[in-house]
Amino acid sequence: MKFNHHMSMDKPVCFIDTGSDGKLRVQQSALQILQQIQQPVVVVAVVGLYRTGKSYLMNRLAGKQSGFALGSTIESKTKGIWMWCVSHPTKAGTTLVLLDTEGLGDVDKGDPKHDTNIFSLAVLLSSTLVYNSRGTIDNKAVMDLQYVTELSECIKVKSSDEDADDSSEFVKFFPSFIWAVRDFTLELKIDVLIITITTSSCYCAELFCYSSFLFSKHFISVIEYNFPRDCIQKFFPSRKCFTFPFPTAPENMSCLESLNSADISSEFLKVTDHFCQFVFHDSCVKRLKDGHTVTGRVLGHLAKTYVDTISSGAVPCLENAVIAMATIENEAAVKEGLQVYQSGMEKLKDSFPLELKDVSSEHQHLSSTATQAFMKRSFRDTDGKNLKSLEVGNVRSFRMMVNH
Ligand SMILES: Nc1nc2c(ncn2[C@@H]2O[C@H](COP(=O)(O)OP(=O)(O)O)[C@@H](O)[C@H]2O)c(=O)[nH]1
Ligand SMILES: [Mg+2]
Repeated sequence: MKFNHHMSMDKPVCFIDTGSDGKLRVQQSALQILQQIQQPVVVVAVVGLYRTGKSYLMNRLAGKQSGFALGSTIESKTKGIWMWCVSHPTKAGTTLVLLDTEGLGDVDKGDPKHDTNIFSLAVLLSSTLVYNSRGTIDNKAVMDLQYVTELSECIKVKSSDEDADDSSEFVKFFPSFIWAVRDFTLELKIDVLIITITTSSCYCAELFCYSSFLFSKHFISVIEYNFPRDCIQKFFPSRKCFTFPFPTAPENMSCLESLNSADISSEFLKVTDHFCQFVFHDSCVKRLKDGHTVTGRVLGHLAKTYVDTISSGAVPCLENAVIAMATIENEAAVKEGLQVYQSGMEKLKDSFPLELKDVSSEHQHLSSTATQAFMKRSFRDTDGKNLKSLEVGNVRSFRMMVNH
């Protein structure tokens, strides 16, 4: 697939799946696509049970009728995580990366930790996490969010204090959270969640999770009952809820992809449009823990780092990821700087013979251009080690040339 940084992929590709050894792996072809994206990325990931309309909703975000495969059988079509990079519809110079995950709770998955891993990766890689469920937000829907409660064991913020629970810091680095409720019919139950309506529309609300509910009959389960709510509240910096009505008549539901908008409920289209506008407007560019902007290229490295960590049985760590990204980017920045210097010097050769002072002055000039190229890409080169190595490289190239 041909792709460059200002072009959109015409269809999604598999990003992360399970290899024959049963371990998660990142697809090389997806990495190659990301490698070419120098723009900052806004990453929107969707999670939730299978067959709840996740892929359909992601296609709407891509502005397309079809793309991510919709599941027509009980087994989810999407294995692992699929990726679709499109140019951001409203933020110029930004790429929108849509991540569609396989349905949680699917049968026959083998590894019991599989769903948790997919959920963690969606949290780690996205700047906006969409949790999709069908029906009402009842206790079951909240309990299906068990994956949220497991996050404190699945993600570390700091590399030190291996055993310490640092989930109190999640909120600073986690994606914003949107709960998409599909086929919504009943009123939200007040004993489950308190929803504060902050907009004039009735289908978009601020999610405020109620955590002091007392489960009178089964007192023992109070903590268990409140736990997922507490976690949503505690981990995610912003929480929104969208309630979608039925999209169309039941007999049309399975061919939603091929329906004309005239056959889709106008209310559904309105909510969908509102949802998309909200995501486009409110989703931030993905950042690393230290605030460094994630480009497509860095997102690829980030995915590889997290997937390798999970596959090795270790817990992914936000701080370690910053260090890993800085190492990769700084090495690449040195190479880029050297390239600038060397190609400039090559050009200078055409005008040889030159006086040494002219060559020296060109060396000065190219060195500073090379440094600028380096600085553009490098980050966290705190001790200046990488910049030094660029300078040493430039001088070496210079000497080689003068001696010839
Ligand atoms: N009832 C209902 N069906 C939907 C909705 N959105 C999509 N579908 C249909 O549900 C099936 C599964 O959709 P899909 O997006 O593949 O679900 P996923 O497994 O969560 O990704 C498809 O036949 C869709 O046409 C919705 O809002 N309500
Ligand atoms: Mg799907």
